[in-house]
Amino acid sequence: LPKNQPYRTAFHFQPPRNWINDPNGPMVYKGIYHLFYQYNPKGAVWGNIVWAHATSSDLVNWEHRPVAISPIEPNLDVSGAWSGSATILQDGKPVILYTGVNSQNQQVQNIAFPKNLSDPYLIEWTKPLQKPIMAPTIQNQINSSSFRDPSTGWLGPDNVWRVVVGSKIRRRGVAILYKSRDFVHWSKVKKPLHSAQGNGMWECPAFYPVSIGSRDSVDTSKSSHDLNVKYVLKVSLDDIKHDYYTVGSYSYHTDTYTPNNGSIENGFSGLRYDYGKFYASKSFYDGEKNRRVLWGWVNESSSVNDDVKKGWSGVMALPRRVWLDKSGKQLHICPVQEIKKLRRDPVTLTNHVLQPTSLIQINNVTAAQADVEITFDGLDLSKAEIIDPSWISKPQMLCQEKGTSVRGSLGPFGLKVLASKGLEEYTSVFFRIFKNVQTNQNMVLMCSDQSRSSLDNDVDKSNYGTFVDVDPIQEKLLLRTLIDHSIVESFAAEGKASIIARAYPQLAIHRAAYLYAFNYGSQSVRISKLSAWSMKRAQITGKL
Ligand code: DQQ
Repeated sequence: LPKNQPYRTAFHFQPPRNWINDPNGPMVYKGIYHLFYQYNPKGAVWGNIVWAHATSSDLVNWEHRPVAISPIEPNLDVSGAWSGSATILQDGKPVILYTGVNSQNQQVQNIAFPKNLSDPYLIEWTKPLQKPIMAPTIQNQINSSSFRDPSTGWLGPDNVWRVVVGSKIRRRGVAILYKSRDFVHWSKVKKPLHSAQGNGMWECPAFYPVSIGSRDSVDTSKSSHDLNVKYVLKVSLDDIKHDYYTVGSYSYHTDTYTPNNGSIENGFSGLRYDYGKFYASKSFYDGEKNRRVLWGWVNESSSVNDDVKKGWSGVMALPRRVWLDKSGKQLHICPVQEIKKLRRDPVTLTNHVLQPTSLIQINNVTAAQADVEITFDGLDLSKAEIIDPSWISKPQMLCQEKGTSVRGSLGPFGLKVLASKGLEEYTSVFFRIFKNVQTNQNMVLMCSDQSRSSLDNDVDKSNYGTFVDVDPIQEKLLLRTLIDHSIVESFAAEGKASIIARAYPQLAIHRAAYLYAFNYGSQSVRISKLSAWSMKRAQITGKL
């Protein structure tokens, strides 16, 4: 790698060099966490895809392991070992289902087993079956170039395993359902688990239960029929590269999934795991801590040329815990608590009123490698700007139009991170509060503004944004932003919304990066508490 590497991360997972994309087959086995991922051993662009592997005992510090699945079998995967998932079978044995591209360039689903179950690191994987377990045929009419990414299996009360595989039929996105009693012999169910017109290809579909009224998670490898759950269907939309989900109900008898409300048919205009750069995610049930943990891939916003020059591309977002909000309508998605182990030297500020048009510097923090939590209150909500109804469905455009420098009434207020001394560069994460006169309710907009993130004009500096379902009359506004050199990962209202963004500052690097809190609204806002921590580097060791 070239010497000068200001954009490599300190506590977000990445391999020493080269291209990565989707997280694959995450699981915990004998107390060890496993992360596999799509990896090009030969360069910083997509291609030659293998399953790389890393293990951890805490989801923070990682050890690289040898490549777990290599594309070598003509009938199975010679042209690529693409995405897939791990399932822990009832006897505790893990298996992997993954997509292989065979010698005829068809996408097929294959199965891999650990060679040595007494090895908690599961270093070696074998493919004893000489043929795929699911394949496109003339009879099943599956399109061989749109058939990929098998999900983790879930076991029904009837002791039958189910998985979904992503596909499309013309413009209709489809989650094809397969069933099996032994996890080796699979039959396709005629009716897909779900589909939606106009979505295009569904990549990396996922389907799992979430508990009602509890953060605890549900073991999908146990054949109980828990009634106190709802079900999440997630799909990664290939056309627009975002992970969308719906919450709904599911019947094991008919294998039908019914989204709560909102019509999935009109495309997934609704909920996203993250409103920034977060794609092809995968989650797993963590029996060690009785939670669901989610991994997602964060692509670069720089040019391919720059990726090749720096010798790498792609990072994993922090592992995040997922649970159902008490409303039952959406998820909370927050970094797993273990990340806090890296915090040191807290700096705090309490009860500080940010006057209109103010900027305060937060000192004594390593601002290029930090974790910041801030709670706002003291808002005079009678001063909220009336929202133009045409903006209600376009939060990202609203963040694009009303960036940091556009003054409002209640907001923008928030953080400027990865800022240069003279503010030539900064990325800002902020709120704006509106009033919707139709519903007589406040609307909280969260933005991540990259427009000034770098003096380099050869990077994508789009802004991201979403409305956050909080009522500022009832609740304080919470913002947490984790900064890691080229990553700005933000969470509002305990993970009711998140935005992960990339930034490539040329001045605001290492010790020349600064951190500020600001309020550019015409009304004051109070920081009831701000805590900022310098973050230690995670230990990422071993060789691929
Ligand atoms: N990436 C994999 C595919 C998947 C896509 C190939 C999603 O299996 O559909 O690297 O990013």
